[in-house]
Amino acid sequence: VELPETLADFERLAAERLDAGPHGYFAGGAADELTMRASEEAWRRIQIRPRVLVDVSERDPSTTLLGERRPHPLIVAPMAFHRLVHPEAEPETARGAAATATPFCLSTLATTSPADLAAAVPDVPRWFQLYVFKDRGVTSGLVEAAADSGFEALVVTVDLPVQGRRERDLRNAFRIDASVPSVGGRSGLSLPEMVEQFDASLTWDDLGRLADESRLPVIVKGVLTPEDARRAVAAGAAGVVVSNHGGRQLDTVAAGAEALPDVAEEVGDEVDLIVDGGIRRGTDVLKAMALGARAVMVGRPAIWGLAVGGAEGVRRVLEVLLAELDVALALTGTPVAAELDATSVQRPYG
Ligand code: FNR
Ligand code: LAC
Repeated sequence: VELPETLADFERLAAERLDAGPHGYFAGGAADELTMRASEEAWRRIQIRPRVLVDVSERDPSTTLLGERRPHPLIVAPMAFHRLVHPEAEPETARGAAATATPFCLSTLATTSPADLAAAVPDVPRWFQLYVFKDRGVTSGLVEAAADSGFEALVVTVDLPVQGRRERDLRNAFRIDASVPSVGGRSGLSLPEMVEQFDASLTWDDLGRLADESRLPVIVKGVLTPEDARRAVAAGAAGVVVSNHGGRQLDTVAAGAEALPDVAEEVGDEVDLIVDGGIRRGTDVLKAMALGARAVMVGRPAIWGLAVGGAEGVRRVLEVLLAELDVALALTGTPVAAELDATSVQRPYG
């Protein structure tokens, strides 16, 4: 297959390939989708302040995450139900990630168990995303399975005590069979019924206990304010993902690009900051790092890659972003990504 050259082209092709139901689930957001669209636009609006006559003959996109050097700042975001897009599901996506040394974050709602993912793609750096269940036995079983299967971090998602209003799914009457192998013994559940099993009474105290008991470093995903980032640090988090869940939860909250600077000012020196939402260009990645992120999560584009070209499609999506980042680092006059700071960007004039 001829693979596209931009993430936008992947998005268009995927829209042609997928049926309306699954496409609406993956492409859609909450309510009027204002936050979803704003999340992309916010990166685009930020201007780069390029510096010239800097030696950019060698570029270094590497970063440090959880105390380890990583070759670049991309991570595949946790997303549910890859099997709706490709018969090989999460292992196929993970193979594309592995080809570019990109950490792959497996969702609690993955259609592959942590053990099966590890067995299928042993060389992929992997993190496990946790939704906390009312049934604490289910939760601890997931955490154990992830640690036993070589997952390196626990990404605890805290912005989904209930599900946002996904109006495309309502209009399409799209019903997902949400019975997933990670959460055994619960077959035939729809997604809303599965989300009912999540513990909507979870608080910072619970998070603190989880971090205390966890064998793996805990990263809190779904924080948009410096107050909450401070609480995450106090609870023992090793990282925070500044995220609005791809605009799928509460419409009209801030874009990641807008929330990141204040969070970075509050806790940027204390924990690893990651940002996601609307990352579609290498310049977006550069801007995220300039505003204080050590890494970015890439969501929907990975799914479009999977839909269009399986593992090779995912790989191409990530390679395009890295190629764009390389050019951006050179032309910004900041060849070492880890040295980017806020002087590389500005709010637009006028
Ligand atoms: C998600 N996201 C998500 N997050 C999470 O913590 N657990 C999950 O199971 C899911 N599932 C999920 C499904 C689908 C279809 C999408 C699009 C997103 C949110 C995801 O991790 C990430 O925060 C956003 O997707 C990032 O925004 P972009 O890159 O998609 O714009
Ligand atoms: C979603 C959930 C499952 O965004 O995270 O669809």
